[in-house]
Amino acid sequence: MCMIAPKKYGYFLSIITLCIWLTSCTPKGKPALALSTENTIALDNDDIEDSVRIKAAHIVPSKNQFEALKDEFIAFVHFGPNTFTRMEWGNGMEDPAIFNLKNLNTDQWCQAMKDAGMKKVIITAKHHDGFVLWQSRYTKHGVMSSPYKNGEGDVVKELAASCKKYGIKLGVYLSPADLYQIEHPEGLYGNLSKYTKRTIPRQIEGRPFENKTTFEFEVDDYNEYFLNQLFELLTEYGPIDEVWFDGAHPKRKGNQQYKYRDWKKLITALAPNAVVFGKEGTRWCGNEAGATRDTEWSVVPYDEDPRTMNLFADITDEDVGSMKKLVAGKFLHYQPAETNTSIREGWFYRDDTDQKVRTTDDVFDIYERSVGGNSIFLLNIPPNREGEFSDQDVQVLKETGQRIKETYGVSLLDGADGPKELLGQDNKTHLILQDAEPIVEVTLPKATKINRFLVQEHVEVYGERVSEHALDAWINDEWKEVASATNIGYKRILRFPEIETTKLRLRILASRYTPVLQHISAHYFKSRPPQLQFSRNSKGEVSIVPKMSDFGWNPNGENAGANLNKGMQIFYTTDGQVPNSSSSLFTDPFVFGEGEVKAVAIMNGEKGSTATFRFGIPKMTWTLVESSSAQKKHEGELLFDENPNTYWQSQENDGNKSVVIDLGEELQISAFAYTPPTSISNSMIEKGTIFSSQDGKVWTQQDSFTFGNLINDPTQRTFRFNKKFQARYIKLQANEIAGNGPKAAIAELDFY
Ligand code: FUL
Repeated sequence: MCMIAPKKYGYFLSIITLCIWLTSCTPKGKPALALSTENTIALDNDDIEDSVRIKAAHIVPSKNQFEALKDEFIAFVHFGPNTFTRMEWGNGMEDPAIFNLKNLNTDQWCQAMKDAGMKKVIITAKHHDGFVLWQSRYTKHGVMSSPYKNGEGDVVKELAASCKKYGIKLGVYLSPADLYQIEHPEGLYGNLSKYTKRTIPRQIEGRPFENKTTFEFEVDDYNEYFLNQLFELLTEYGPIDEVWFDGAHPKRKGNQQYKYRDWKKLITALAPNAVVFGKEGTRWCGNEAGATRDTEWSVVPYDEDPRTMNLFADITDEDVGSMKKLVAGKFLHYQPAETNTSIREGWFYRDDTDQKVRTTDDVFDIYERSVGGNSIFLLNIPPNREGEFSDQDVQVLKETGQRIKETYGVSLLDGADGPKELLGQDNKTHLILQDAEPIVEVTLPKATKINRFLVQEHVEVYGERVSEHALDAWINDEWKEVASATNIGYKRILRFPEIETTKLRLRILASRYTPVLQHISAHYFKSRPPQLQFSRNSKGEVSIVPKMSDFGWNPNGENAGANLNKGMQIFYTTDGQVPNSSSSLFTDPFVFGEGEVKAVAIMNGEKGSTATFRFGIPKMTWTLVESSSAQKKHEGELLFDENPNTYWQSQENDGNKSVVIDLGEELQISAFAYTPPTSISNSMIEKGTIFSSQDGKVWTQQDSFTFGNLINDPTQRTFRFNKKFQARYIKLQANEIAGNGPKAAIAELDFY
């Protein structure tokens, strides 16, 4: 029988011997642990791919990392002068009076977080502008110099009290970049001060600390300032569960270095439960858009030892921890990703009119992809100038929380026959799968509708091992694969079209070492047929897809409607009939000329609303004869490329502002549609004239048009001509621009 290598000899065992020894074990006899588990393991020169694989399978989260993973869905709060200046990045020169807060309702924030099912909140105690939201002893640039409570207010304190009341953990974002300290003549950032021995905290007369711990560090002025502020935040606001170090730097000065290892000593001593983001604790997922990787390993390679590293570079590659990556590293380290994004367009609140808020579909989709993709979901909700979360944000949080509860609050495997170790809710048991082809099978008490399956590895003790898995369901007396994915780690949510079944089977297809699962559950998400949208490409092919959210900030490229409604079918007609399940099934883009397409999504027998779109004359043969002028990258051809996101735009000093198009053949025209660009608002054509020509030389004025309210409502506008006409060439002359804008622009032109 194979034996587990005793802990202290584990790493001294020749790695080759270890591999031979392990491969000689029968699968049944393979132990669940071959090495002692660690948070970080060094790779040796004689490591081969197999030994790296075994080492990777023995890397486990630290206690704080595991707690952070279990929090799953957490809140970010960006609040400060930017909330009032409507800026994303302040400049550090703001007058603190700008932070003109009259009311603050941190209870309302916490209630909304609680409703969403969030477990922790991280507040920007200090963003890059250097303004502090708490009563720091070490600066006057903050809430103490603002009108809020006559300079006596403390936003962090109020939030800490609400967190306590609502049972939400608290974290602090303390920006290393500090524009106030950079810009102010007496600022400490990069002031080239000497590194000398300093005692933290620096005592300030009349402001004693209750916590009498002191530290000695050899640091410069800015590091001392930073450590003093960390000391305040970590000792005077209750337990702190996360410290967030942002890597962004609007500016730097004086080659300022950060003595992170000293910061870490202070954090470990004063906030032993705090996971540190942006350093060895948790890492950035690599984007701010809510995009997730299909394979998000938590074990990642480092060239240096992350336990002693001072500088951590962002990991932005698609592949973070494949075997190929791991063998190229020198240290393997457990470091889960935080998927951070904002519920609003931007990190700070601007307004309730133009700044869009993500839909519940969007947020719930990110939740399933991130938490169900082995990462932590950190969603920012920026409070408004009234010191509250705006209504729309609150509503989305509430609906998201309801969906999470309804979908994941109960397991449809309750009462099922299968491995008890995996079916319990308490997550205290686990199952070691020692078979060569590991399978977990469950029989449900009755036929059940299912469209989600959740599986967790026992990462706390055994690390992450599975690299490929699939789920089968018993349908029509045979096993049918309904979903598959790569790694599992802390949690994987599989989404698939609704099935009704009495038996499920999870197959582990590949793993780095003996797989050890902790939990499985099955769920049903009540999806609704989504709204649809149409598009036609430059080849004249029509596509019909669930409507994309029009949230314009940092698009993540995902179609939440399609993701959440797996198994939905789209039926369409082109003859004006209302579509139903006997109409044409949309599978691939189809070539379609001028006319109307109607479509409907049908989900599990439920029909959505019918969507209709009228396509104009196909544009494949159109050419641009001339444009009176064009901006670079906004040439005339873009007004008929079938892509409403690109546009023609004239130059500012163009007195003519017109375009001439050759339709390729003589056609009868009865109407036209103007689609304005939505990304700019200073070039929308409010008034214009249409001319036609058979030969491009002799022109006839056909009609003049006026479109109102374009700036507020930049949607496609249609104009019917008084009488139909024959034309091969069309000229559009812009006469007036909405809001007296300086240029003319056209995203798309259509003729009917
Ligand atoms: C970025 C910052 O520059 C943004 O302002 C924001 O705080 C975001 C979470 O991180 O790096």
